[in-house]
Amino acid sequence: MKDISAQRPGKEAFRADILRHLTYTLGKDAGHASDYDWRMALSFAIRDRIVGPWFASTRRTWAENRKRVYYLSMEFLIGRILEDAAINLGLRDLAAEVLADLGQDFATLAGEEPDAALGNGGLGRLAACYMESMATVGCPSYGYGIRYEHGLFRQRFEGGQQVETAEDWLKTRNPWEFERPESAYTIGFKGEVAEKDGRALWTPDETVIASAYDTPVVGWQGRWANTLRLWSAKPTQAFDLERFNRGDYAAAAEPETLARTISRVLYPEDTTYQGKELRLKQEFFLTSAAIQDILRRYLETHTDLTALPTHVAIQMNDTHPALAGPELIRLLTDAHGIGFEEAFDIAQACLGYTNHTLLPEALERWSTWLVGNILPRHMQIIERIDSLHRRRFPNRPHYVGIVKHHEVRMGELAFISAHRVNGVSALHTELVKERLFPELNKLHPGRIVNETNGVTPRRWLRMANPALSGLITETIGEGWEDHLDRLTGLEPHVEDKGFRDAFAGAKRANKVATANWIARTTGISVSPDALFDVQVKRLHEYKRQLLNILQTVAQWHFIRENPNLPHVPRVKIFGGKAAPGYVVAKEIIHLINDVAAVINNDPRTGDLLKVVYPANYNVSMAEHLIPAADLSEQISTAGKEASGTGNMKLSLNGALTIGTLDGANVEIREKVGAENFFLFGLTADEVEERRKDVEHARHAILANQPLQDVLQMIAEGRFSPGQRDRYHGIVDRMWHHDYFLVASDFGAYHAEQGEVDRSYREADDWTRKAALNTARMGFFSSDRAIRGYMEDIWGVDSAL
Ligand code: BZD
Repeated sequence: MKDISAQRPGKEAFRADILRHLTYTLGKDAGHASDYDWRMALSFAIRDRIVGPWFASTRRTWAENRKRVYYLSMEFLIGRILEDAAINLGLRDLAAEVLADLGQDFATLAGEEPDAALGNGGLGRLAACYMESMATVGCPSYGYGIRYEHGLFRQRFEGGQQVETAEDWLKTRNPWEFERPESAYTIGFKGEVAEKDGRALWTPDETVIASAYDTPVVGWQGRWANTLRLWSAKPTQAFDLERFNRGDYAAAAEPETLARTISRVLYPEDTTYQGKELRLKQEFFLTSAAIQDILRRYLETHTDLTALPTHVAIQMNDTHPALAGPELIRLLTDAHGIGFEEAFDIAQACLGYTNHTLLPEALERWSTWLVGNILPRHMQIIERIDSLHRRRFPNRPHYVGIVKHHEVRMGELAFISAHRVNGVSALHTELVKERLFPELNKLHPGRIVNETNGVTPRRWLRMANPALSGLITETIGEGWEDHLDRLTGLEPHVEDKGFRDAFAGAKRANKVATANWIARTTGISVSPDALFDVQVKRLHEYKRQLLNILQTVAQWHFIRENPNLPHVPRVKIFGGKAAPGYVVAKEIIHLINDVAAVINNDPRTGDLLKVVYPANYNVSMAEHLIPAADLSEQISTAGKEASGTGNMKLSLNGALTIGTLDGANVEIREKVGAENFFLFGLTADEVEERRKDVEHARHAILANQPLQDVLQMIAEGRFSPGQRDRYHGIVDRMWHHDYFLVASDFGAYHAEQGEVDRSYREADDWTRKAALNTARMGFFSSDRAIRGYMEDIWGVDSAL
């Protein structure tokens, strides 16, 4: 391993780099440069330092003829890049110093970078963590995605209700990307399939160009760098000058507009599936561009396509890129003359599929009519894959297959096209085997494997939490950032009161900063002495923000009824967006904001209870909130959250979890110790059992007086003065259609929150538990996860 301090520029050289970019790249003189100009100059100076490791990595991969991993994802939820890249290059403090000399503030400039929000939630953020870890562990790889012009919408609250506006991250220059006009592919849609010389000949009647933009991704200490290649859609037809000259301006621009639509916006639906034509086109656009690029690169140095799996691993991030199988088979057969079965076997040996959900409403299915219309050749190939599979496994039950009831099931397509299928936590993987693909699992034993998710400690601890990171380095030395298991070295220190005080001090400093930030952004004043209780994630019924806010109301009521008891002050912090079309989730947001308005203005409860919901939760907001959290809410209905990754970030930063036995919570609890985790609620099996009682909700409500009181208050319009019936829908669903078992888990949750209060009173003991959480979370580094994929799925060695 090379020491990057040798390559690190001196202060003078770095200062000269920034000033040179200010002058020659931005065309500004230091006396007149704006924050924007300084940020750009700084970003270019940092980017310059990535190029060296990036070229070196690429050259090594070519020279050593290494196997490459291609990570195909419709989403990469990156956030800001500047500080992350600076930290990985060891330039963060130097940059801050140089800027200070120039009269500029690093944090201010870095804070002005827009988030690259090319994703919805966990799935997209996981792809970003994995890109950073693949660079850190030296796994030669490319990420392939779409360069959406508009990322995830911005959220505002109006009268407590979510309002969405378009996000515009490319309005200003993106200093991290390199345009690659020479890397462009034609992507076809629709048209006819004929036969010529014994091969299928597809003649699309719509085409667009996929044009590449490359962003280098540098790993820890700049030891390795990979490429994130995002595709932008451009028209194939030249501008129609004749129409323009006739004065028909709109029509002249039409082909351009149509083509560009494909990479215009990120679909904001995260958990429900919608059979939209544009979405299918986006999925094929990404997939076809990626597969064409992969084959082009392979054929530059190889001739034998049957050896493709020795050199290429392709990972499908959920089913969104599941056309990778059919597209690869199409090119191998129609363009390269390989027989169908052999092409299928080659494709399968290259492909892996990661499943991220069991929710039936999230599983992609496309009507055979739509697929046949948009992708006629792929529809034929899908049917041939289906019949090949039937032929090879004649004993399978008749209902197992890809095409069923005139729909293409993308889960089955991805499963059958891949040599490995993985779940994202131990529990989830078992449920994928037992509930999602029981028959396919029997036919293909050993194909389903587990790769428990992880998060990158560089962004989520080192960068987001400098106070705690500093203490960790002081205590166990450097090197934990890429050997996160070393955090166990903190354990002996947890018994040292001095260490605990320092740990509590770091948390307290983060809470003070967050309290100030909350005051600035929401106008609500909160005390840093209160327990900071955080639930940040997408709004969804299964994640049960509703359970949290109902319990909050119960607690508020309890404090009012018992003013003389000693109560533990709490700040309930919510963050998250609802899909624009998800009416119930939006009602829950409205309710949280309405409850907040009442509670925050109640002089009888005052600082004992506050509810804050800052709008527009995103990666950057997560970086603010997570280090300040005392309590992490991971309260999904058991069996519904595939893994969760926010749960990992919070616990790593010394928050204690209150949670159900769902997703990776199970493994987190095992690692941190049951005594350092607040467990409640039904298990996945008990959930299934409880649903058999059609009156489970009514029984649970009638058995719990606090819950009855809460529902009564909401029904009476206590939180919606002037519109009593605003939440009748929510209350009615609680009684009659409580699919996610909020009522059944309420009692246990409410009681466990009492335990949380009792523990928090024992401040020093709480700190001991928090520190043990940090010390024992090393397993959840995305470096460990990536090494698992390399070994179990990709068959790739580290180049380092
Ligand atoms: O993936 C999430 C799961 O819900 C989490 O439990 C898990 O931790 C993460 C990472 O494995 N799934 C998503 O985030 N899914 C989506 O965002 C999504 C997006 C488009 C379409 C369907 C789902």
